[in-house]
Amino acid sequence: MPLKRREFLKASAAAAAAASIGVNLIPGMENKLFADAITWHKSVCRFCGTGCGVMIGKKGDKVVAIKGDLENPINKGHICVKGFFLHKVIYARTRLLYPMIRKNGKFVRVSWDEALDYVAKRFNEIREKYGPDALAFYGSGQAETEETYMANKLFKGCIGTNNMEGNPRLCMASAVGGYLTSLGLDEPAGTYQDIEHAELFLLIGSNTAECHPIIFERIVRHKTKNPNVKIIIIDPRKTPTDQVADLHLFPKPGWDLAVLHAMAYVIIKEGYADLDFIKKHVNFKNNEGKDISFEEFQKFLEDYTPEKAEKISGVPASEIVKAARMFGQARTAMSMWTMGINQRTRGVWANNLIHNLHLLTGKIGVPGSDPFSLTGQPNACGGVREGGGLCHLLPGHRKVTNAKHREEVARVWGVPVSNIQPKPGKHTIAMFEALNEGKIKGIYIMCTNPAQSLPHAQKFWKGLKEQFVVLAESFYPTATSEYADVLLPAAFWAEKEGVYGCTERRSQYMPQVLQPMGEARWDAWILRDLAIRMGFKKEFEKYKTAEDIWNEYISLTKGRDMDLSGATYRRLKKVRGLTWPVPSEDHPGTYKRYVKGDPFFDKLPEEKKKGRRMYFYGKPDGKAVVWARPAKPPAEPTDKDYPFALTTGRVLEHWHTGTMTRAVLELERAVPKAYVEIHPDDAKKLGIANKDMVIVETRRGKLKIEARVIDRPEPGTLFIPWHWKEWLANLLTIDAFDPGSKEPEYKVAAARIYKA
Ligand SMILES: Nc1nc2c(c(=O)[nH]1)N[C@H]1C(S)=C(S)[C@@H](COP(=O)(O)OP(=O)(O)OC[C@H]3O[C@@H](n4cnc5c(=O)[nH]c(N)nc54)[C@H](O)[C@@H]3O)O[C@H]1N2
Ligand SMILES: Nc1nc2c(c(=O)[nH]1)N[C@H]1C(S)=C(S)[C@@H](COP(=O)(O)OP(=O)(O)OC[C@H]3O[C@@H](n4cnc5c(=O)[nH]c(N)nc54)[C@H](O)[C@@H]3O)O[C@H]1N2
Ligand code: SF4
Ligand SMILES: [Mo]
Repeated sequence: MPLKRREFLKASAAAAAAASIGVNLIPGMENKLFADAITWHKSVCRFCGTGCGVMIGKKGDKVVAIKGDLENPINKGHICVKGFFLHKVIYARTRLLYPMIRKNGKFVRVSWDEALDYVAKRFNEIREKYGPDALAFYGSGQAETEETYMANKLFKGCIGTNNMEGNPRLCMASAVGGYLTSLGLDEPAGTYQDIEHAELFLLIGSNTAECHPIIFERIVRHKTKNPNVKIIIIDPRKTPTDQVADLHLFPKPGWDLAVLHAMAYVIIKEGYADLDFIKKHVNFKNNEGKDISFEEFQKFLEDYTPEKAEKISGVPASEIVKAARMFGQARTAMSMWTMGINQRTRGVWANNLIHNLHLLTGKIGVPGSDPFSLTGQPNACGGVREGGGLCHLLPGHRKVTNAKHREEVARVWGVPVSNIQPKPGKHTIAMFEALNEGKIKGIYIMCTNPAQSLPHAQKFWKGLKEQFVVLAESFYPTATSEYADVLLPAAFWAEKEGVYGCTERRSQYMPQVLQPMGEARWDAWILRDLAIRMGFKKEFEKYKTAEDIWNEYISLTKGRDMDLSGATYRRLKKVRGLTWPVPSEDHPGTYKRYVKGDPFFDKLPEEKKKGRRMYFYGKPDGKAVVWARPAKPPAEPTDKDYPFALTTGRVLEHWHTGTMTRAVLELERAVPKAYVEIHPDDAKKLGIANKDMVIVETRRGKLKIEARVIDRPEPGTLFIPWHWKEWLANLLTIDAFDPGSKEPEYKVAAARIYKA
């Protein structure tokens, strides 16, 4: 009864979000729960960027139960279905248990010594023959901070290449670009505490109910208690998030920049702008970065009156006006957005325009008001954005292009500063293109599954097939293992300790409660051993514990905007995480940045802060920027041959490429296969009935898939969830990317659909 279960989950908005407070036991354990001692261990869910606290129930040498952590301030005991089944993922039959090397086309089990010696030898040969830039690392926002730190040191500091990337490029890069250009520094100013103070929520390009269920649940609970709280959604599709919406605007995929401009136009025209805040805290800039006046900005917005925006986006002008008034009139407002905004060729600009609304109305820096980007993965913020796991970054929000930053990092790493190259390496798409071209000849892939998750995936299989691919994975087989030359079994969640940093700047500690399955080993130790075998003994031998790595990392954050130097393991083991900046061991962590109470604001000289309630200290004059960005369309607009806009995304029960959630029977049964959502009007025109097999085709590929005729996407829009390698949505997506953030446009491709 697969669908029944899903219907049950969807029965109410809150139930769709939370599997409720309860304990999930391995079947057969129910009656034994209280009879025999179960020990409970405080940890963090390994799935989404919400960062829920979980309690791991252990009996003997097995994890037998999971429950939400009642004391965790994020989720107060609630967890969603994915968290609820985490312990079952550990025991999946598909765990990768031994190192394997491909010999004559077949994987053969080998010892760790043989596997690592082989990788070290091949990597060194490539490095000697073709130089360090013929090697690359591709990591993950699901890796722990300690793991990414080790990879960063090995690749950027020792091998000497900045070809080090991770899947947050596919996910958060546009949000980073937005924060940097609008507010001056990466990551949100506010925290989840703002939710309970907000009067209005603007959820744009975010299916919060399915993708950040516990954040959604907090919003729903707050709205239920306070009926004056309003929710606006901007999304080309109805989703379970809609169940609590007061207003839903449906732009055509890729065309919503005009809607945001039109909202700004109405906000200013109708007097909702906070002129005093603007005067003290805001600069206006045109698209080239030149200063313009407020009047010139208003002039720019004349091109985006609600009527003009209606023509561009398809959203009725009257609804844009309504949304703008709701935003303007609310005392406080929080915007939340995810991939509907970031995964766009104008993702950074779309981010800027959301920040614009908050800066124009002064709805920032007070409880309940914040432009608050939702992070996808559990440690994209912690390990990759803060830890510097991309090709232009170094740990502690540092940049490879900055000589002082290189020196600071090289000193702590104990490597010559000349090892760290001053130029950014190849961003993700360029990296996989370089594999195709044979310019990169060896790659180490950790905790990610690019053969399935890259846009226009089939284009990149060539390079994966031809070059030397080392894959550190916890499961087998995966789409990427088909192309790997060496498989290294990685210890999974609960089999290793480490830190995750979630959406709200909160770093949380996870303990090791289990011995790894089979011969699996911690990713950080695999990297350490590989480094030593490659000849970097002096640099890596010194790390004896996870805490050694963490301590070195937080020493590098001292004095940086994301100061974590006070977040020692000793402290993190006791508390439910700390929100940075946390500059000393007695500092409680920071609720809001750029305002009183933020240690960096507090220590600014008085004359700088005079008459101001915020100081954006990442900008030279402490002022944030309202950007006049043109409302450019997507890379591949629809046309007569490909009349549909195809968008891809997620469902509640599954995680990305499905390697974990599809291994849990309950989750797999709930949504057992992919489908394409099509509006009933479109289906009727094309003679497509519910459950018919159809072909969805773009300029890059074709996919045979079941139709789901449903009033969810607007007419003209199609939606495919991308969790299944058997129905690979990424055969269809486009690898065009944002020129600023280099994040691909997964959310819009021109498509046609017909009966199979
Ligand atoms: N259940 C579940 N939860 C997850 C994940 C998961 O795999 N499964 N993954 C996590 C990760 S890494 C991420 S990044 C997040 C993603 O979280 P979300 O971004 O919320 O999820 P998506 O389904 O990718 O896309 C969200 C919405 O963007 C809309 N959209 C498409 N095009 C446009 C557009 O042009 N404009 C606007 N305004 N909206 C548009 C889609 O209709 C869709 O409803 O979820 C995290 N949480
Ligand atoms: N069409 C389409 N494609 C998309 C997106 C979309 O919206 N539409 N979204 C993009 C986004 S936002 C993201 S974040 C990416 C995600 O894309 P991926 O990162 O490729 O997807 P995951 O399935 O999360 O891959 C994580 C892998 O790590 C393995 N793993 C789990 N735990 C461990 C561990 O402890 N150690 C190691 N070494 N391995 C482990 C898992 O088995 C899995 O194979 O996909 C992108 N691709
Ligand atoms: S909301 Fe996210 S972090 Fe919380 S239990 Fe669900 S998947 Fe885990
Ligand atoms: Mo993501």
